[in-house]
Amino acid sequence: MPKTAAKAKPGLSNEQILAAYRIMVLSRKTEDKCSIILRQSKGGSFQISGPGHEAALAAAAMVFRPGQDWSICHYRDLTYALGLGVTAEEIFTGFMAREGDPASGSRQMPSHFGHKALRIISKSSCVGTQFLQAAGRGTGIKHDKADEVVYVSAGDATCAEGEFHEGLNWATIHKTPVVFHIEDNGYGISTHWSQQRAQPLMEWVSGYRNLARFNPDGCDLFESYDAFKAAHEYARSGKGPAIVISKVVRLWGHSSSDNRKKYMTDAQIAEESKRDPIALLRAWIIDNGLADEAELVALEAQVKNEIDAAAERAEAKPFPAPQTAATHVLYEGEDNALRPRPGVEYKPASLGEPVVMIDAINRALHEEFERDEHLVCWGQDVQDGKGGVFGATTGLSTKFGTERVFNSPLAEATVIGTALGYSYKPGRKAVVEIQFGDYIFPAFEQIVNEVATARYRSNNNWPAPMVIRVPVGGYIQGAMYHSQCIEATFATRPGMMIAMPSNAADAKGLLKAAIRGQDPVLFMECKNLYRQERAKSPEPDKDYVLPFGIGRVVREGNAVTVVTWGNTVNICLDAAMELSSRGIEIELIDLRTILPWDKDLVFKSLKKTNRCMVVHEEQMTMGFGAEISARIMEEAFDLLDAPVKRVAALDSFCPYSKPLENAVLPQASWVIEAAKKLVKW
Ligand SMILES: Cc1ncc(C[n+]2csc(CCOP(=O)(O)OP(=O)(O)O)c2C)c(N)n1
Repeated sequence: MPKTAAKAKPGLSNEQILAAYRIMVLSRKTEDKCSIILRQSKGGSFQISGPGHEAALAAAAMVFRPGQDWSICHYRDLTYALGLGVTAEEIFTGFMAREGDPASGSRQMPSHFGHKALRIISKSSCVGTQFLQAAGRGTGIKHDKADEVVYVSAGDATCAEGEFHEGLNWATIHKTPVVFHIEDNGYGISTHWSQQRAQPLMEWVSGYRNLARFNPDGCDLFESYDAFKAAHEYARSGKGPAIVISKVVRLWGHSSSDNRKKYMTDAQIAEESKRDPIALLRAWIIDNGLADEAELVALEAQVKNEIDAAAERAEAKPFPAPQTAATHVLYEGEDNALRPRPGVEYKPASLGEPVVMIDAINRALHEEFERDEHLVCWGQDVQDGKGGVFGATTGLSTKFGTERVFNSPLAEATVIGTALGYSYKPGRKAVVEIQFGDYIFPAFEQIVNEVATARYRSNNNWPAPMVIRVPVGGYIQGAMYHSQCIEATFATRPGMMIAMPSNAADAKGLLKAAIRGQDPVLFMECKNLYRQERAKSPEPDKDYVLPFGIGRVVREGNAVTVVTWGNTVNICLDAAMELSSRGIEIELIDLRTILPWDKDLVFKSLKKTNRCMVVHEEQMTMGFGAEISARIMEEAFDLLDAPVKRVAALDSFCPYSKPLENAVLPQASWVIEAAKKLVKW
């Protein structure tokens, strides 16, 4: 065994060193046991493991404080998780996909660590998203003025994801207490690091001001411990984040589906084996007289017995009941401002002067920020003097301070990822702005794979209700990139609620429900309606909260039920007046929210009209009208005297020139023609 004593400067007691060795052995033997269980087909189908990373992770676990500091872990962080206090039985429970897995309730693959009591935040499978969430959690810690630090880890290839740099950017701008841990084993599955970036990681991150950088030999417990201790202290001091780039080896394949021999030579594999951190520490312990061979053999045997017993206990647990497969997609409690209570009629207690929609939104934000000191807002240009490109956030930063309301970098994934990290703490909520719906797509992954899945993937342990306000829609000569409607694109994914109000009063009440509610919300604001006279309404009082899923009958009729929302409400109203003059009375329903949508109200109306038309601004193909139409066919076919008709934008992009725009977006004349045909059916 190589002697490492000369190199190491422990700074740790003998007990601590032996405890670290024990955790590393526990981790390795847990992996060994998992490999056996996998071959025995006892419930799991996949293994991704961390042999070679143990020393760096055991060192980190000695520094971070369980239940006080926060962690978002790489899938190779078993040693770290065990070191913080996750038990081997809990690991096996998840590995065999049994009931009681604290990470995800066996909803995610193994090694997606999560533990509420230990503050290990649920991690999705998407590599790179965690950096922004950690940076945002760091912002939360600063707001709370708490003595807490965030640990966030990933492999080195993951640093090629833009979110790595976005996370560092945010953390260094705001000097948030985050320790980034990069476990540099030189490979991303089979791709060598030289195909990921042109220079070593330490050089690559050298341009960030306020960032403390450490580059220990991650196979050496002592070097790693010194690095994490210094990084943790630096982050706690308020000077900024730190990064620890641990040089480690990946002693096994990327996962149970990978064979290193496909892309590494036998010589390379043998060379890496020489750096096995457990063998190195074991030799050091013996060389330095902390324990002899016989004592270590006894310790290892004891760990193995513990593991076998833990695995047996886990195996005895039942699999999760199939009836629970779709629970915790959304909040299931009664106390949710987003959900209507049976029998309650939602009306403002009093009404003020008429306001335009943008002012109603602005007032809702002011009132809610007054009411809850833990609300925060960021986005591009949201801070005063600008107060948002449309003015929705005007006055907020002046009134509530730039600690709570401030400009974000021009990076949409940053806006959402950091907001999610902030909102992971119960009682903390970010109400952020994406400047235009057309530019929400850099944040698509953070929204659909992270925000929307948080509750489900953690089995209800890490919900993160937050609000994303986003101006959408056309009719303003906004052309292709300032006109898009995006509600159906997002409605294909569960885990969020979606609003799209058509007037000021609804916007105010719905936004308040979104802010006070328990689920993440995409709040879509038609910018065409922001200052439109027709979208004005008397302003509801500050306690008016309008839950989602309650449609509004805008106009009663008996000939055709017309279902719509957002910009097309007024277009349908124009059509309704024209049709009325020809003796056709349509019943116009404004859904207000599309997730959930008020099916009961639509079906009730259909009982009267027996004909239905859905009108929306988004394109026809796979627009939300397709969903409504399909539901009606499936559940209310016997109410229909004619097929459900859809009126929607052409399957095109929205062009700039007015005659072209008019030819693409739904017009009142289209609704009139469709209604005339429907009544003749
Ligand atoms: C966004 C995303 N892209 C691709 C994948 C598939 N994938 C999972 S792990 C991985 C390699 C990651 O390599 P690295 O960051 O170096 O970590 P290591 O596995 O070496 O510890 C890839 C490509 C993923 N999970 N997420």
